[in-house]
Amino acid sequence: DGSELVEVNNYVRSNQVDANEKMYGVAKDRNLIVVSMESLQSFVINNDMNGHEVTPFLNSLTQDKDTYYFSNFYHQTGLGKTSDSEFLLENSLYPLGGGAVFFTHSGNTFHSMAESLGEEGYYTNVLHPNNKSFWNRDIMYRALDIQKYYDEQSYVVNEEDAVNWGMKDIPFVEQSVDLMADMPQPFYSRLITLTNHHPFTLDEEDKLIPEYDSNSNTLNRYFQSVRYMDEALKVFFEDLKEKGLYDNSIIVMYGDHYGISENHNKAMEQYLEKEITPYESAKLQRVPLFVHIPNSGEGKEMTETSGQIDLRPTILHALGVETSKDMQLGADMFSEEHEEFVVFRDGGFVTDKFVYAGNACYDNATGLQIEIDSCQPYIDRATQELGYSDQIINGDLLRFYDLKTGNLLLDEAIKEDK
Ligand code: GP9
Ligand code: MN
Repeated sequence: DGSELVEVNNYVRSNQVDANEKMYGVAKDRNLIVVSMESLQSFVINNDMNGHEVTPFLNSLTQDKDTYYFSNFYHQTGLGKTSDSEFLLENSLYPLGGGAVFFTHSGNTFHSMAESLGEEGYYTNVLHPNNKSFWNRDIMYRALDIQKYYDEQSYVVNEEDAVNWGMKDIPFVEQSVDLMADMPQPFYSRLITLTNHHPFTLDEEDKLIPEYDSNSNTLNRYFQSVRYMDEALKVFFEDLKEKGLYDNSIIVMYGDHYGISENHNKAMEQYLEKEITPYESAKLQRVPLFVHIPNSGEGKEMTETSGQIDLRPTILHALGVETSKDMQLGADMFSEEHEEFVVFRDGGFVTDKFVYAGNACYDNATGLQIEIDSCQPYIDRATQELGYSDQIINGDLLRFYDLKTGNLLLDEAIKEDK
């Protein structure tokens, strides 16, 4: 009867944080380019594998004057994997605990980032060379107000351009930049890479470093496959510059979810040279996030604990788009008031002080297990927050929310109930 919405709304309003004054509008009127980096985890960044640099291009960005590199940024996906990360990004809500929300709730009303940017005059689109119905994207993208989906049919995929799941990342980014060069500006383009996907197989000529030497062939190939994706991202930046799209854009790149599951812990222990406790497993859910703003000059490493749910308000504020009326559960990562509290879909979480994983509480700095009392207040809040998100999705509550005014349409909710 709408009472749920009142409670959720109160929670969202009370957790709203102000934008960082210096960052608000820093990329106003620029194109927004978001890259979802398939299966990329943070442990490979600024790390090597038997003496080989795994991500030379991304490593250079961590030192770049125009890049904010977030080193304590976490994925928050569930069974919907890539599609869950897209959901988090577009809606600043949690995915569902059961199945993929892209399949189960594509008929809902949402107020996505694409919708907001569309209203600001942006041409909104996704580029991904796969079958359009994979993850139900063709249907869900309509609910998310994404104006155009450049699926595999928008690409020319020669035999030598495909491996593993489909089109290779290098020809993908090359053809994508060609497509982007013809788009009306400003545009919001979201690219989803594909090559670095389990089982991480490559053609010989794309193997730029050797395999690793553990008992897990998956992990062994992972480094090689990540190295290829890193090369593709380098090509992407070069092509954007060549086509004159670089200077007037903001480029946000994030890892979508883990690539190496807990089934490979033995091999991971060999590589990381430490035991993988539930605490370590939680910390391995970090994925890299780069916010690259050409010619801004103030880039640095950001150690703020944050997650994919925070992407939308962070990006919109950088573009100078207000989010104070948005029904969102994330917050601007650049804000002084951003809270260091990342909730995982399974109820685990990380704060700057604590990690809660496998029903145990750990000191975030030392990894030592501590009494559960320290975590308890956050355990309760994590449950509450996931619950509110689930209520919004399961009750399709955004039908009853007027984004323009921030008003709850309670009369309609009551009518609906009868
Ligand atoms: C498929 C790609 C991979 O189009 O996004 O999806 P995943 O299996 O990683 O969820
Ligand atoms: Mn994925």
